[in-house]
Formats: sequence, C-alpha cells, structure tokens
Amino acid sequence: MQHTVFISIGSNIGDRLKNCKKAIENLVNRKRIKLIKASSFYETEPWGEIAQDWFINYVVQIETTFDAKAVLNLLQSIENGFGKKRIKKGGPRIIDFDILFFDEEVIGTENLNVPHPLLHKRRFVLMPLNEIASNFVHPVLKRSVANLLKGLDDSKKVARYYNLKLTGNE
Ligand code: PH2
Ligand code: MG
Ligand code: MG
Repeated sequence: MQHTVFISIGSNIGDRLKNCKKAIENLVNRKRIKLIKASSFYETEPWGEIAQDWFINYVVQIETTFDAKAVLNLLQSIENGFGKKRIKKGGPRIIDFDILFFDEEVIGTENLNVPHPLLHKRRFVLMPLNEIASNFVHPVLKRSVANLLKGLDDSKKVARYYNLKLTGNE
C-alpha cells in the first residue's frame, strides 16, 4: 500500500545547502521511495532555547510502501551516513530528518510521534509545508496547514532562500 509522507529536512553545520541536497538525493534514490513534491529552501532563525547558527530547512512529500517505522529507520540510517552525532537535543546538526505526517496516522511510541508534536508551533516547518500542502488537514488538530500558519505565534524569521526545482523521479 502506498503511503503519503511529509518530511522536514534541516541543516545548520557545514555547507548547509549541499547537505540538504545530498540528503534528498540519498532518500529518493532508494527503492520504494518516490519523490512527489519539494518546497523551496528557506533560511531560518534557530527555533528553541539553544543559541546556534541559522538553518536551511525545507519539506518534501514522498510516496512509499514502507510503514512508518521502516521510514524512520531509513531516515536515521541516512542521517548516520552523514556522521550525525546527537550531542545535544535540539542542538546543531549536519542533517536532520523529521517525519511530519504519515498519511492521516496518529502514532505515539517511544521513538516516533506522528504528527510531529511541534510542527504546528514552528514557522520553519509550516512555511515550506504550506508551499506544497496548504490544504492537508492535521489529523489531530483538524486544521489545515494554511490555517495553522495563519494563526501561528512564532516570531522566528524564515526567509525563502533558494528554489531547487526538484521534480518527482522514477
Ligand atoms: N531544529 C531543531 C531545533 N531548532 N530551528 C530551525 N530554524 N530549524 C530546525 O531545523 C531546527 C531548529 C531541532 O531539530
Ligand atoms: Mg528536528
Ligand atoms: Mg530529528
């Protein structure tokens, strides 16, 4: 069965743009993963309490026959391939993948929470997501992405940075 998955990608260490491009290439070249849409890249002020460098963030929509756990494992193995070290929760990272939505599923396990529990509070997620999925309805909050963005209280800056014209392949 095909699943529709939205994934947020970010980097704030090294060549952020290159890391972001490499991450998506690595992901969509896998069997059973098809890229449907990608947002532009955004340069974003760090969200949260930790002082760190600005990020490049974007969001992609994929289709896959993997279940949510298998997608998580795949994303983590790609992160590990970048030499990602998780020194501090919410701190600087060479690459970070987060599953935002997995169809309309609601998942609450130790390792995986879907929808992503902070997505509706983060401009750096909602802006790119709104570019590719403004009508998608959050399965818990029952509000569209456009509506979440409209009511959002997040003063962190998010600016469109670069438009990578990715198209679906394979
Ligand atoms: N990721 C975090 C914490 N803060 N801020 C921005 N702008 N972008 C991120 O991807 C990000 C963050 C934890 O994963
Ligand atoms: Mg994250
Ligand atoms: Mg993560």
